[in-house]
Amino acid sequence: MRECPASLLKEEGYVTIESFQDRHLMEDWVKTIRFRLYQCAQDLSCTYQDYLQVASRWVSPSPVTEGLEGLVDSLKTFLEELTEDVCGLIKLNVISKTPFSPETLSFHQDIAYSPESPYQFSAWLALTDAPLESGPMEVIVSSHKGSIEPAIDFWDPEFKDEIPLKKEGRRKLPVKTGDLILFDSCLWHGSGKNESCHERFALVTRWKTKRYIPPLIPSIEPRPFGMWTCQKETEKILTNGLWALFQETPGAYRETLKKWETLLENTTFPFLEDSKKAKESVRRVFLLNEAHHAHNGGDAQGILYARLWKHLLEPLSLYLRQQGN
Ligand SMILES: O=C(O)CCC(=O)C(=O)O
Ligand SMILES: [Fe+2]
Repeated sequence: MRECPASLLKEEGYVTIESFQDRHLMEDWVKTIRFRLYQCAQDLSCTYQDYLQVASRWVSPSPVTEGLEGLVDSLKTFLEELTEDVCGLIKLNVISKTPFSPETLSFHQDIAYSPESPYQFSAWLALTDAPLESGPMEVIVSSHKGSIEPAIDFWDPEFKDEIPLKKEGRRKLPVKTGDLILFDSCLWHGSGKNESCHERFALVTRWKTKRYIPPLIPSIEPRPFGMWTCQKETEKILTNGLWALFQETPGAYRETLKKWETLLENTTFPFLEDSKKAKESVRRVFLLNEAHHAHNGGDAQGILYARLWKHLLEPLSLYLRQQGN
């Protein structure tokens, strides 16, 4: 006998509902999203490929997610039947994992990242097929029953994901277009690398019921260079560098990034191993910053700042320290 979705969600921390939405409707939405992504790339005067290298998540309100709220009504009805409670939508995003930005997403518990506005569960709706080779969602079955650990900062350049070694019960969840995965915000989950040549998109909504009482959530402890600190640190290091090396006074963040991009094109820096890589990393962080301001876009995998750290910020800050700055 098949267990009902509500008890599976409770027992295993997740449940998959096959063919929740019509495949053709999802395909139409993906066409629209792709068209909008081309427009976003045009806004930033870059290519579609460039744009998808830097942005892999768009949070509503965003030109990418516009109108997708329409899909939420049927979801709400379904969730209210399943939870036997009124369900409120907390957040809506589109998440991509494409050949241009195919990286692994480390295991994490969503709830640890939102102590201020915790949600109860997520609804991950497949807008495209997400077969095994596309890096589908991966969960650690029933791990929502354990404690909530402090948010892991997987943007830290030195971060290594040890969760898969520590926890048993990993399960990959390949799905088809229109399938829905519901998962508890305390469940450990992540996703592997997209090894396919296809783009995978999902509409991910966050929910809580009226009766929801959030558990105790550990407070966030930012790493010196990570998810919560990287922009400030980057600005600090790049500004110090401009002053120490060129006596240039600081401007706004985007101008500082642009200046470094130009400098890396035209100047040789003895402390850099590969100035091409350093320049490319600055360019991508610049585009990410633009995508954030223009489209509420973000880096879902947390790789762009880590690369900038390795290619430029770490050697630059070391050099500045050696020079007594
Ligand atoms: O889409 C993915 O690869 C994982 C997304 C995720 O972690 C989430 O939606 O909470
Ligand atoms: Fe997540």
